[in-house]
Amino acid sequence: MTDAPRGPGSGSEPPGPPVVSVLRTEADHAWLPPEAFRVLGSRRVLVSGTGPLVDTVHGEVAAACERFGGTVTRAREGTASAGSAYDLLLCLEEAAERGDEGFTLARERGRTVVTATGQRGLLHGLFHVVRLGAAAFDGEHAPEAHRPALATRMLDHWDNVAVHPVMGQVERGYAGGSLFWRDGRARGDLERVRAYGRLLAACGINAVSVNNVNVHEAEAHLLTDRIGDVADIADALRPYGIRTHLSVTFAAPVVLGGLTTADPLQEEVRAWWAGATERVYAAIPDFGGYVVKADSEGQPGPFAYGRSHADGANLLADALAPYGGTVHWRAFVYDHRQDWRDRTTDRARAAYDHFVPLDGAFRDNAVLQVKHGPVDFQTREPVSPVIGAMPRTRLAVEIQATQEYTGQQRHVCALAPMWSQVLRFRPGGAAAARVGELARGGLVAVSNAGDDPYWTGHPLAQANLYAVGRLGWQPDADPLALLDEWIELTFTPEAGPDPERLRAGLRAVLRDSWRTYEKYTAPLGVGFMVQPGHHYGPSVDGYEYSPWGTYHFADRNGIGVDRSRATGTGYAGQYAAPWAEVYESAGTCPDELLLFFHHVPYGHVLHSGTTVIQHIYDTRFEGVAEVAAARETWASLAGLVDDARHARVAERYEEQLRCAREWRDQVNSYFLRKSGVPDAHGRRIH
Ligand code: GCV
Repeated sequence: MTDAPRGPGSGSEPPGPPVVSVLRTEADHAWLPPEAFRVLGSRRVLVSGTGPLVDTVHGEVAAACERFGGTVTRAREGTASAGSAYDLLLCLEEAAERGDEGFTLARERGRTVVTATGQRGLLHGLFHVVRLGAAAFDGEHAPEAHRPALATRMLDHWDNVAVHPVMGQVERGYAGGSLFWRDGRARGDLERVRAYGRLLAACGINAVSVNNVNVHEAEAHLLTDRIGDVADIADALRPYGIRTHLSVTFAAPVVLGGLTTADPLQEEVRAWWAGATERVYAAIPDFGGYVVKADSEGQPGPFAYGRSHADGANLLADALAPYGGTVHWRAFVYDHRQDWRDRTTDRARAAYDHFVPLDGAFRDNAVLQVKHGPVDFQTREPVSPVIGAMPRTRLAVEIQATQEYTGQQRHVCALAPMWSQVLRFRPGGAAAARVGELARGGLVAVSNAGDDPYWTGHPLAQANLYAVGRLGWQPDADPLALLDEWIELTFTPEAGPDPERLRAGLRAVLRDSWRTYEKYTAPLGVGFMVQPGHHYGPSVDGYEYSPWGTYHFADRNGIGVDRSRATGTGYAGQYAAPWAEVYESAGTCPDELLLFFHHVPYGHVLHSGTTVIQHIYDTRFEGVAEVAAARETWASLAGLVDDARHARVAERYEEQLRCAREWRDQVNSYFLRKSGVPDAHGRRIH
């Protein structure tokens, strides 16, 4: 986007039509229902400043005033000191300071004053007022500064342009089709895209990558002859301050350019990327940059030419640098053709082994995008040791909102508590920086949104999308407070007949849902006991003998992967103190990660006092009971939530309960047979 002032504003008249078209979309309003804007009703609002995003702010306020009463005045310039006749002032003070997303909020002389030095800041300030609701108009206070902790808060869409024979339109997508593509073409439903941008801006997201990191032929062409399709999307997202990024194939010079090589050190390759990138910026002047999955799960990369990943990333960084673009280079590089009998190769080690030696070798506009755990978005993993081990590299932390391994948006699994644990983790120990501070390259989430009317398939999965933006803005935010915030905005409980019961019910079904999911699925950090391919539902040995490097090594005596330095793969030694020591010993390793780091006998006693095998049984029974209770709680909210949404969630709870029982029965039967140890409570194990 551009923050440069546009055209003359004139007094109290808006310079163009208010930006309200997004409110006409058929899609669910998610966390921006009209009711959330009631707080602007009966207020006298001044919007001052010029530029396209100021127009957006004005359009939002004008729509709220039209619906709920109130007046909005548009001024070309105006400062907080002007206009005592207003209840709310939204003032752009210095448009010259481009890209500034912060704002200040003050209450003075009975007025609420939002000031920003960049247009995006003004938009964030408006949405902040909406979030605060009536509290934004209470009392008096000095200006408070609000500024995002992480400059980039980005969603990666794993959307295919053409339907992939195995992965479909959206890889790991559980929310219908793509918002951007259908059957090989751009959908062109730009009103929907714009509404998406509006939702994202309101939770703090400021960047979107519009295609799958697995770049097949149709997606590859987005970089060149189909850049116009990407430009249309960028146009639709721009009014909400969202920059558009593109996943590209490292082999583009060969696949698209007809060169014989993609070697990053060859001049012709560098020239090809420079030319292609110049054309991208001609079409999209505020283009964000490239996302690259290289040498990963079959995608091409610099290894083919004997070059390093720094060479690869820097090639694209150099092409983007003249335009202020960034390359997001993924660290998800591992051997996916392993022999399960080879116990020296450990997938968990791979990102660290490949990338940490390259610390300091990446350009300033190259961001290394690291999955939050060392393997692959499991329900429970330790924090990747790469984060904290590359102080001279800009790292982005990648999380997965799409629920590939966490219930595929058929199960309720609110992930903010998990992500918050990651972002609060201190890789260097108690006094050192948190992950949320080390992620100088930003927070990136694989999007869980699609063309489903509720955006996310499961209406309650909207809470995960919302949390991505809010945690990117403030990584140390309380995740439960964020869930409450989402509940207040989305359900506007006060507008219904029994606000407290609605709030309590929603909290009850959401707050611990990640831990509930963990209980009935894979125990103690072991992960990957899922059906191969689609990754839904249980299969204890589904990946046990596969080449993907994801094993639990359960036998008749015990379970878990020995990743200690002393006797295992040495992975525990990739951590700094104190974690290397904590994880090295089964005696000090936290229970929830025990089987990630250690192979232990079934009779091993956990810190909780129970044995591993009994924990396996107990948690599966508890998990099912918790899902059954949540289903009842949800049923009790009928009449407090609109019928269609209530029915959609109720139907998904039936499936969640069925699936949780299946997990319980499969996991428990498997380990009863393997271990021969009966359940201490004599419950029926199928
Ligand atoms: C886009 C996992 C998923 C793949 C995904 C990959 C990645 O392996 O199963 O679908 O590919 O992660 O993050 O690149």
